[in-house]
Amino acid sequence: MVTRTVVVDMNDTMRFSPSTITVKQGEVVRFVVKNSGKLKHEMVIGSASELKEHAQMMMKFPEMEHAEANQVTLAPGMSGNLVWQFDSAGKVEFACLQPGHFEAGMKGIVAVEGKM
Ligand SMILES: [Cu+2]
Repeated sequence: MVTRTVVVDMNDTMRFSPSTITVKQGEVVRFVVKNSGKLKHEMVIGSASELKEHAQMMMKFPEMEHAEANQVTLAPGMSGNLVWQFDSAGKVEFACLQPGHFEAGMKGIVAVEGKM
């Protein structure tokens, strides 16, 4: 069950807006993601090391298509949804792994606040 909806915009300045999102531990978040740029962008959720590894793979295989639950890849002008449950407190990263975008700073953080 979705407990929070967060609208995220992606654009060709290689930034997510917002790039810092705060949620509470245990929440199921629906990210409503919009690509307002003229390039393909995506939002991939994962740990920093997973994202870095994936970004390097994308440099080698730029046309790699994704069909995994932790990401949404969007053509220019398109919108999509990504639903993710934040089970542990701490920081979860997200990034766009289109070739060069991560390196240009297209990334953000979800801060997951622990239960009191
Ligand atoms: Cu991008």
